[in-house]
Amino acid sequence: MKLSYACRVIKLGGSVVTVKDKPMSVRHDIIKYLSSELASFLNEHPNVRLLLIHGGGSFGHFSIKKCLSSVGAIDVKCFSHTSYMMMLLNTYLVNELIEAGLTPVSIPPHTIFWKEGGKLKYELGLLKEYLAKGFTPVLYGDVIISDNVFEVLSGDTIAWVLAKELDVNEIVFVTDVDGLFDKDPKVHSDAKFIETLRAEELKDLKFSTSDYDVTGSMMLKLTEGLKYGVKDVRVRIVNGLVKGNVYKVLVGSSTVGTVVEY
Ligand code: IP8
Repeated sequence: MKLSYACRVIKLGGSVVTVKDKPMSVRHDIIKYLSSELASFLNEHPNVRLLLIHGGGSFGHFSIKKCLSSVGAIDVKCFSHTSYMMMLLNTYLVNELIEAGLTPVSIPPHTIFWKEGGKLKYELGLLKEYLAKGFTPVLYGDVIISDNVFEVLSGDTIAWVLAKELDVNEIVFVTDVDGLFDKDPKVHSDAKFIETLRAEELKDLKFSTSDYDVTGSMMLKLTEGLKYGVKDVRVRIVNGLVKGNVYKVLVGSSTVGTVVEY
């Protein structure tokens, strides 16, 4: 469904909104400046809507790791605790967004996404309604019902699904790295920065997976777009730990981050 106004999907990575290896640690300072950058952009572009999604960081991922190591699976207790942890993290972000002057509304993904017969299902009617009324919906990586079990739904997957279903042609992945490199920059000091790339060229790059993150790596994040068959989508990957970067990307500056064309 094509929206009658321009809309951008922004995924704030868990490593940007939290310190990933320190349980329940919110990066308040970063959330604060990101919120004011989003607010500045929206004030200057009142006809554009933003759809925000954040990752699990040291709230969701930590909770899931704990269940997997003690129970070996996501059971009802783990689901309940993880969804609570994600809502908690969500409140910190929503609070800052309100303080910055935005009109966010939280949409817990476990209430609109589920899996049936292994297939991801969703009900996006209300989300579209909130967008149309001028809200900034805020979603996040969450736990969902998957037939007879429970599983994690990554915020990255939500970003792709929303971009495809709402015909959005720009997704901004706000991460803790400057963009794409030909090798994992956290492992190789000689990794070369890539300014632009076509999605078909992704397979030529090599990334390691982080063992802390239960939903995968940068590569998974980007190749998922191919799986969902998105077309004419521009993905921007930007370092949110640098003040000003997200605003620059939103106003179309090509001086920061990597662009991947799908
Ligand atoms: O950080 C994962 O979301 P992501 C959410 O976007 C949970 O992959 C509950 C671990």
